[in-house]
Amino acid sequence: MAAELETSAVGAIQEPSADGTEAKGPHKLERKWTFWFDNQSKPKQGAAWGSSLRNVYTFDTVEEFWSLYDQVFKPSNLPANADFHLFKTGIEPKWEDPECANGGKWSFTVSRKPQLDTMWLETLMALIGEQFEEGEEICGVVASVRQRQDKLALWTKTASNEAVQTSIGRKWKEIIDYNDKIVYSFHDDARREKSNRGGRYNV
Ligand code: MGP
Repeated sequence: MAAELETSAVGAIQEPSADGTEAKGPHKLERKWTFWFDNQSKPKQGAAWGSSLRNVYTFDTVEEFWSLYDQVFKPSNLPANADFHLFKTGIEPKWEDPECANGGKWSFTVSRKPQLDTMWLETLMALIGEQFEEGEEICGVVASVRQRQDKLALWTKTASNEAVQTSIGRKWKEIIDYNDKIVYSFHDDARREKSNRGGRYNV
């Protein structure tokens, strides 16, 4: 799929050919996606969580995706304590969003920056290319740059459905070619600071 998206984007940006045939127009995605940015690198004192979270750009073509990715949305461009998000348009990357409220996230830490860029891009392409069978269950993905270790998290809707979450987790690992354990935590546990914040499922 990654290759298909790349090929189709390259096809789309080609100039009209010498025989006068038009280059194909923009390649529409199945749905709209929104990039978000949260810069907590210079937190204002007393600012509530989310006060620096910004909805940056909504797109629905392969061409827009590539120009946004190339010019802006690479995690290696982020300062420490900042996040990029790609979420389905209409879903906010917050526990409070009704689509996320009963959800959770698969996540893991990443120790090397180039690895974070690569796995982020592979995930973005899988999402916009609708590569997950349970795509309706997915809210979006978050790349977090931190002082010590960076993080990648895939947010989904129905935390209680272990079978669906496990299937998504396995597929995600395949897509990003990741062999270590990843952990699924419920937003509800994080919100209530329950002892099992650490995770309920793993694959
Ligand atoms: P986190 O980023 O999910 O946890 O939340 P992590 O990865 O352990 O920590 P980090 O500091 O490396 O980012 C960290 C804290 O941010 C939580 O304990 C909450 O106080 C707040 N927070 C995070 N999220 C995603 C939300 C949210 O969606 N809503 C609200 N209200 N607070 C949040």
